[in-house]
Amino acid sequence: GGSKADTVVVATKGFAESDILGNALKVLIDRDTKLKTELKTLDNTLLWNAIDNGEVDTYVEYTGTALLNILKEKPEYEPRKAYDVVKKLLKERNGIEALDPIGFNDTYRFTVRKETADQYGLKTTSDLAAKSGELVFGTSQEFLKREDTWPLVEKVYQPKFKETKTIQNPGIAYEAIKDKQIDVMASYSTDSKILAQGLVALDDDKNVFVPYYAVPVVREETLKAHPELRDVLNKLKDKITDAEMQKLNGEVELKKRPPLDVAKEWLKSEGLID
Ligand code: PBE
Repeated sequence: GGSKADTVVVATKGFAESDILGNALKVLIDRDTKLKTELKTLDNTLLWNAIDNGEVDTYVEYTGTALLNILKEKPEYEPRKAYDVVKKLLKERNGIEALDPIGFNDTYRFTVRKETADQYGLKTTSDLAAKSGELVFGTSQEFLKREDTWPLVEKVYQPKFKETKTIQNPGIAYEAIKDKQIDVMASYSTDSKILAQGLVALDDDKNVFVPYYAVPVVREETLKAHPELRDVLNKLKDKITDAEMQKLNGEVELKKRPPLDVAKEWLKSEGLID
């Protein structure tokens, strides 16, 4: 893959969870095959282009992202159906294979401080929309632009926030919500800081967010050249629940440990490496 035939390029999206999983794939390939590996970090859209044009061989993608952002299909809320559509179309259109789901779903949730939830009586995203005129929303440019996020939220819930601040880095958004510079943010449901900061994740009561199950994707070409990769990459099958992923993310996000160390420790605890 990439430029060299015996090197597998593994990529990550550059946030804790993606870095942990990318490192886990790399460690497994290093241990179980004779191939060389290289780890690259790219942002979401660049990463898709990179695997599509062969600069990257494998990474962990999410079913919802593949369905709506990459394949531009219509929303599908039943997790297995979403996965099946993604698997079929990625193969047909792009020669990319979706392997077995890792187990957890990392979707979007609006989060607020507990006191905000109490003060305004917020339990659901509909409750949030009703009070949005009094609240400041902080979110990334990506969330505002992606076709699977803000456009769906706007259409279905029609929030009108008092102000929307663009905050690129999720770490900074969690600081901003703590410091009351913003009242609402769009969290990833497996973010460790939701729990650590005691934030309330609001129910997506009108179902705008599709499921985002994590799935290793790999170029068919790469699998043809190195068929042994399939079983290696599938070792993560059904291994991580939502709660477990949130805990692993905490090792990186809260304890500031290197994703490689967290990945290795976890693989050991699962008996996947010694
Ligand atoms: N997600 C949550 C985003 C980031 C994490 C899975 C919805 C994505 O990578 O597509």
